Amino acid sequence: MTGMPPLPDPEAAAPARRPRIAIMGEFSVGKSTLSNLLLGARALPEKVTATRLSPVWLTEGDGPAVRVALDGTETEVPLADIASVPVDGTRHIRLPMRAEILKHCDLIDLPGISDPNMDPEVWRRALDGVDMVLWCTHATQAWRRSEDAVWNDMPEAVRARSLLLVTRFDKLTTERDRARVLHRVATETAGRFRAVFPVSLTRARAGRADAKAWHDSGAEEFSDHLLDLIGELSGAVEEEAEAAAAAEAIGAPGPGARTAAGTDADDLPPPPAPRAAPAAGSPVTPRRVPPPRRLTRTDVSHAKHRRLCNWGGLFGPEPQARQRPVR
Ligand SMILES: Nc1nc2c(ncn2[C@@H]2O[C@H](COP(=O)(O)OP(=O)(O)OP(=O)(O)O)[C@@H](O)[C@H]2O)c(=O)[nH]1
Ligand SMILES: [Mg+2]
Repeated sequence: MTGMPPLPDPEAAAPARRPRIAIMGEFSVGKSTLSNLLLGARALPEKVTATRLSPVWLTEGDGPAVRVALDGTETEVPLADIASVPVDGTRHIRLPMRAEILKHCDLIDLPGISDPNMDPEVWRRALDGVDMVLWCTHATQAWRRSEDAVWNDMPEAVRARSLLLVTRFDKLTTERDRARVLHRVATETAGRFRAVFPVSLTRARAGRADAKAWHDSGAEEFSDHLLDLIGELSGAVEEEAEAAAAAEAIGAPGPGARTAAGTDADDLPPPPAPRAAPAAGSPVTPRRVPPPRRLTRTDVSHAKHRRLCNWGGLFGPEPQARQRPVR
């Protein structure tokens, strides 16, 4: 008698990967400023003019930055030189860092989508296996046709988990303009993002130590929502890894390998229904949407989720400063 195949070792079924969050949008909308804000460090160059930076895959760890070529060849790159790595022939630059957020997800900072000097394949191929997107749209030219066209091509499951940030919101100086832009963006993107948040990234950064400034920048609402999402995705990704390990142990076909953005997105629990479009003519005041419905998770991922949601001081002020602002 050959006996039963061994049961999967729960330790061995630890997550094979972290959720992957891509940061996308037109050039100079604040993608790298957002990445740096989330990391709590100026890891990536922020520039007024478009950068020619390859996709940067930020992951937890130590060690040098590495250029990963299209054929998989890896070459170390001095950190100061990442902006001069040739875009052609580069799949991405892997940049290991120690940052709280990278313990829970990988971040992929992408070049602008319609930079005439850059082949769209450069950012398209970096979308392989991405779980969700933080899309940045510039408040003064929000949601252009080029953005709409690219977003339409994203897998629906990825779209439904993704957040739209109306960045550089401080550039809109009147209440009327702010309401008008938000209303238009919410209407034109209705059902295609999980939620929309106006945010001033530069004010958020300046306000990291000040609860009121942090709140007023829009970063508080956005980052609270992001933490919930990361917790939700972590549980889903862990379950996916456990299912794959269990299937492998008994020789059954597991969930398909991830070959393109969201190709196995149907394996992840469906996201909740997106926010309804506002009634025509009514100003939109983006507010936090109710937390996603609870997902089926293992006890371990439940615990992880709770830990994530209790994360004080990840992006914003230290916990003691994180109280409702006094108006
Ligand atoms: N006023 C204001 N400026 C911002 C904001 N966010 C970013 N910026 C500025 O916008 C410029 C471009 O920011 P980046 O973060 O480099 O933009 P990016 O989208 O990464 O640009 P590319 O990678 O070149 O496509 C920088 O000068 C930032 O300081 C914001 O919320 N408000
Ligand atoms: Mg950038």
